[in-house]
Amino acid sequence: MMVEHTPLFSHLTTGLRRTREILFDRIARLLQQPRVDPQVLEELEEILITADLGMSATQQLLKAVPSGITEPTELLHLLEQQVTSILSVPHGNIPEGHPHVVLALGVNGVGKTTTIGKLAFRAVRQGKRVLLAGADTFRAGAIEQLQVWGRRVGADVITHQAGGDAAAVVFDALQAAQARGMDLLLIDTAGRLPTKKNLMEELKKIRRVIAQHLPGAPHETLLMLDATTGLNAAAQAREFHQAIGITGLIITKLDGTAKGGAVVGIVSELQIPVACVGLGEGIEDLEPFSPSTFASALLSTGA
Ligand SMILES: Nc1nc2c(ncn2[C@@H]2O[C@H](COP(=O)(O)OP(=O)(O)OP(=O)(O)O)[C@@H](O)[C@H]2O)c(=O)[nH]1
Ligand SMILES: [Mg+2]
Repeated sequence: MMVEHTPLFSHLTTGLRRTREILFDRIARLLQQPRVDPQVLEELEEILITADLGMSATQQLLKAVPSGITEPTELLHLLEQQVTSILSVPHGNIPEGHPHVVLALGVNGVGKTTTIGKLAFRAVRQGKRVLLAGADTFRAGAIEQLQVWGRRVGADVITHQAGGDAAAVVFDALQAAQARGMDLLLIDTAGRLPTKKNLMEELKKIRRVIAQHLPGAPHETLLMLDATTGLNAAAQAREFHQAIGITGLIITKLDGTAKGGAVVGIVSELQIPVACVGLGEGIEDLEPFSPSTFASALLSTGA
């Protein structure tokens, strides 16, 4: 098995520690089998399902195993390749924009505001001029939380008072971003369930305001999903995608869960690419997503 030693690989393997704990022993045991037989394949199926990959991704992976395969290490290598291929959903063309506008959404508590802080930190470190829009005027404390992040990373925050109109905040933030020549505008929105019709209407209104003000924007609409919810996250995502149109996923809290395998199931079901993964609460705990690195961090036995 190919083992990479890039910083991303170490960060991912550390972040995926709990997922690997449930996979590692079982996969290592699989590798000790003298040859691949139906029983080994049955055990593999069980391992994948226990690791939250879900039925459809698991079946897809098993179907890709050629009947002539005999070596367990070969089986694992093939599996890693297939997981990489499932995760490699094309990103499509992310349009250019100045400011580049990113709209972040998701259900309550998945990590939207934290991830925006981390994204802002990365961009500021790359020398970009970043503005934050505090369009969560709904939850008490949300505005202050984003302002704390703004101070930490050195980015201004445009917002209104609590209870104000979220779309009006976004309008002001767009104007400010243009007037100040910002490179990136990150928009934080209130957490919402996709089943709440009025809250989804608010999101659509935000999108309309952005598109009217800046044709082509938002350039990215990122849905944040909490990995600890496993495959249920895929159901949420489907509804958000239907209502709003999602261009990329950010899967958070991979560090705290044994359900890291759900990333494979989610991507396989939704066919939406993962932009980044969240690996902790710290400012640097966000990594751009690489399908091959993720697959090897998930499946590597360290051999
Ligand atoms: N372990 C871990 N915790 C995270 C990660 N991302 C966010 N969190 C934590 O999750 C909690 C919720 O994060 P927020 O950023 O406030 O989530 P939100 O989606 O903005 O929440 P609402 O605005 O209330 O919907 C906080 O305690 C974060 O520190 C992550 O990748 N790993
Ligand atoms: Mg928030």
